Amino acid sequence: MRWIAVALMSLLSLSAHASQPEPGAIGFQPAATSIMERMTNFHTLLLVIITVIVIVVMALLLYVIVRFNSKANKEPSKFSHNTLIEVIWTLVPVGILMVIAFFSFGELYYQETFPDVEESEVINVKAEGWQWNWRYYYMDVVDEEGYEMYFVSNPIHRGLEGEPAGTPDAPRNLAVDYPMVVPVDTVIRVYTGATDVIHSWAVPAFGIKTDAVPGKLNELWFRVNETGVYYGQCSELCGKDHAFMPIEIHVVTRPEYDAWLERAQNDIDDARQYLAGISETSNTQLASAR
Ligand SMILES: [Cu+2]
Repeated sequence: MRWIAVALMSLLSLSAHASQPEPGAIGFQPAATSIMERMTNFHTLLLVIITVIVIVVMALLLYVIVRFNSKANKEPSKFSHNTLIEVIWTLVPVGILMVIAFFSFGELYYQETFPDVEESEVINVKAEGWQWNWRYYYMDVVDEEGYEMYFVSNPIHRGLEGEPAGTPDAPRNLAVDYPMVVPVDTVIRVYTGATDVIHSWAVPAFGIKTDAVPGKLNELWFRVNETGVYYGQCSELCGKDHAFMPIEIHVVTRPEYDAWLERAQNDIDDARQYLAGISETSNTQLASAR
């Protein structure tokens, strides 16, 4: 079972290397973190289990329809109890549910357990939801007055007439002016919070979705395997512009991250120019046209 799941998984991941929704796509976005890889494998396992159940139930139904219809079976039997069959149809579903629960709890514990790494190697970012944008606080970067470095991340599109259409470089309703930037292969701890109503910070390729609740800090972690640009969206209905508070994350190499951070502390526009220079996808032109 496990082997089939892994084989299916690798077949699926060959098809596309997108980190955003694609028209006509089936299934999840390709996994960019170990959390999402495991989640995708679990999903594939569930797919195998429900496929087997559907086939067995359909086969039983067909057998009954053909074998025991009123023409084929003129004298129906009158029995109403069969202990053996009742034990089977109770224990088999219980067994299936226990298998699902076993793997499901494994995934939950994996996501909820912070990796065993040196605290000095962890990058802490707070994602704060506002009606209607995200603000990113780089909590390890504090100025002389004690303020954390932060910037506001606004969408480029607002779904209105006359707005620039989406492009491959700046997909519609996903691209932002100042994206979040993190280094590859590094544990990132994200605290989510909100100032007004409940939002939710979600990035499908990372396998992450955590509510951002006013007056409460939630915590999540991820470690991205590959550099690239990844997109997510607010995933808790938060008001009229809920659809227009996307999440854009640039995952870059460590030296690139350090160079970006150096610039971002002084001038976020300078940092964005630098980012546009190193990223395959650049939204600088669209962003400055706003
Ligand atoms: Cu929201």
